[in-house]
Amino acid sequence: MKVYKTSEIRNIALVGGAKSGKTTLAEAMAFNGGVVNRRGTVDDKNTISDYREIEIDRKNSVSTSLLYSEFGGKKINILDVPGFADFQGELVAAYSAVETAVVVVNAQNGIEVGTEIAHRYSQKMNMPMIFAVNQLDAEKANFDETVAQLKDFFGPKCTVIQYPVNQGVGFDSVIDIVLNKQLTFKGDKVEMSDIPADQASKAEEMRMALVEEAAAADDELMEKYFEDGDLSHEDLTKALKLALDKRDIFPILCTSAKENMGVARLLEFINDNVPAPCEVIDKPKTKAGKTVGYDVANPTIAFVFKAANEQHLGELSYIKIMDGEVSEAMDLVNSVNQSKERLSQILICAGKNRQKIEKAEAGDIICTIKLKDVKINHTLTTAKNTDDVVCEIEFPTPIYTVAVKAANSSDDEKVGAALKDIVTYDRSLTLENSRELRQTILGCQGELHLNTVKWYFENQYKLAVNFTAPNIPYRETITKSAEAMYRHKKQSGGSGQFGEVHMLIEPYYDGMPNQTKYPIRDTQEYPLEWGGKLVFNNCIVGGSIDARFMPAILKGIMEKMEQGPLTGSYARDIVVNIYDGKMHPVDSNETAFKIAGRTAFREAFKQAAPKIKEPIYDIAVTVPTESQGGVMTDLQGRRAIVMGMDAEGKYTTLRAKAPLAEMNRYCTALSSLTSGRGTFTMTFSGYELVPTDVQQALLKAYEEQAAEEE
Ligand SMILES: Nc1nc2c(ncn2[C@@H]2O[C@H](COP(=O)(O)OP(=O)(O)O)[C@@H](O)[C@H]2O)c(=O)[nH]1
Ligand SMILES: [Mg+2]
Repeated sequence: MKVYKTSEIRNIALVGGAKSGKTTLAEAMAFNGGVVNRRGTVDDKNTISDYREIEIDRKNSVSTSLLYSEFGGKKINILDVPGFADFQGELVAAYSAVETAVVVVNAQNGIEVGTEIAHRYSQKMNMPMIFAVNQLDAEKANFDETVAQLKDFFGPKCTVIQYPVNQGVGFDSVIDIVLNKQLTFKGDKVEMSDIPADQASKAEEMRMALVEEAAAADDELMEKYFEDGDLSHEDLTKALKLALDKRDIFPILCTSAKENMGVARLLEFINDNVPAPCEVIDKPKTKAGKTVGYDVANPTIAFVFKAANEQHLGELSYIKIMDGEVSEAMDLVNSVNQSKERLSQILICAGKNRQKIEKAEAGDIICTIKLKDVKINHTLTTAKNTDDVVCEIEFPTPIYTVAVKAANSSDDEKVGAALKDIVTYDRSLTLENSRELRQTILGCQGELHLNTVKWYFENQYKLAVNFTAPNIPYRETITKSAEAMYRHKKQSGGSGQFGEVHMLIEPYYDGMPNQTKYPIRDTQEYPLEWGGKLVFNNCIVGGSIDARFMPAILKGIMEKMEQGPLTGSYARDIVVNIYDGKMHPVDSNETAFKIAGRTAFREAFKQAAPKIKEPIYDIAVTVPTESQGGVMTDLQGRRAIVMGMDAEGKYTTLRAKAPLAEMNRYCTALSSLTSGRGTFTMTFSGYELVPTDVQQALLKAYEEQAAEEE
């Protein structure tokens, strides 16, 4: 393969709704570029893009595939991105490596969840967009309705470049406004003819509207347009290219990926209008704020946007060359961890087919194997510029968490290693070993996402694993003051143990004056690791307990704070005043006072109207306005308090405070309430007392569990 120059490279991501035809389109694009000589289909499970075992099993994409097409002297790198909302981490990563999104829309369904997600991230990441209205050969294809929806949802920037003449069964022709021709598809060939008389006035009207819209992208072109009342084909292309890059226009084209209709023209349109990496307005930046150059003459900056572990090959790293060039056997430094790396091989990928090349220039996307210590979001550079670290991909935070445990404890280690492996290659998953909950918590993007993890355990790792709802990190506190004393006395043969502690405990709140009915001799304030405070006051008079035993008493109290008396959860926000006690000249020691402190504290705690506090989250739920009522009712059923709402376009965002305990699997509920269109975020807000009935239920559950464990 020839070495493509930066100006000859185009990078696109195929995004949009699940089952809209992205993988089929990727296959057709590769076919039109001569990269494969026959088109596989998703239904026959033989595409080059959906080649992973899980994808063949499920007949849909799970992970982004890298493909390319060589067309019109250019190399078009194609990232085929899975369309389900749960895989939006793949989309974000793909967007970090391309200059334009091609959003595939199923003409039978119009806008779908995946279309909206693609649009949302395009907006967020300033990504130019082209719409490919696909499946125009299908019986229920409705181009006009689809376009109306696109304009309705995404605004007037959505601009028709092609429209079908005869959509549905028998579809074979489109009118192309830019070429000013009718295209008729015959087999894999295209015939171009003049626009027929019955379409002429409609086409001309649309062309003039397009010219005017595109010309607005550039002052000079606008002037030309004003003078001549039209733009030449060259000028129109120039204007379109600018408008696309500036996100002033989102062109709409027509395809039937399955029948390979409109695909060659789409590739041509991409060649003509999509910016080369070096032409793009909004280039990636390094953490130091430097814009990458996409210049082959610069030192190398190569960004790892994806990694995978594949059978027979080991670890694959997918790399976007942001500056300079890479060549086989080149030495680079990982500028994140300074590991020295050698590019033993440079591979280009047509999905599952990989081919070795010797060199690739800035702007290209390649793949390599067997790097030593390189992960997603790392940057490889020539040793001279190890300060250059490309800004990291911001993966979506999890919206669904589960506790993971090996079904057989003998598999604990294997399950732990597998989990670590899985989250290394999918950064929209998170993993936490929670000391507090005594559980391993996996965070994911939804039920489907979790199902892929389950699939890996079952089919790849062959390990039996249980997934359960995570425990809730409750807190315990007190609501009134109480006093208690405890005498720990033990006489066992020789030396005994003796310690007696009297304490007064009081609820703590921020800004409270530190005074109590006993004179305070010494006070210590301990901010607790798990939030809240413990104030420890030494109010001993007359030396009834030596100061040297105070740390032991505190230690005993801390033990109970860590495993609260009610449910074993962390306790918080308590003032402890040690005001009296007794010592024995021989038998008093630290252990005795620790036990006395701990037990007195437990007794006092129980009398101090103890309460359980639960974590409350700020929830922002964005839903289509028509489903707002149902979503609100559901939230109220979850003990949520709605704080307000804002409408934007067709969507309403509800803001609420809700207890974490009620939000388990919320993503699934929301999805069914909104046909998959609702999204939400959750951020920790604080702790609040649980209602009495909830407290009763929790106490009962804890007692039962404790009885079981005994
Ligand atoms: N009729 C028709 N079916 C299509 C077309 N493109 C894809 N399909 C079918 O739609 C289904 C989903 O296709 P796929 O490429 O996997 O969609 P993806 O999820 O967007 O990658 C498959 O059954 C395809 O055969 C098309 O242009 N016309
Ligand atoms: Mg797919």
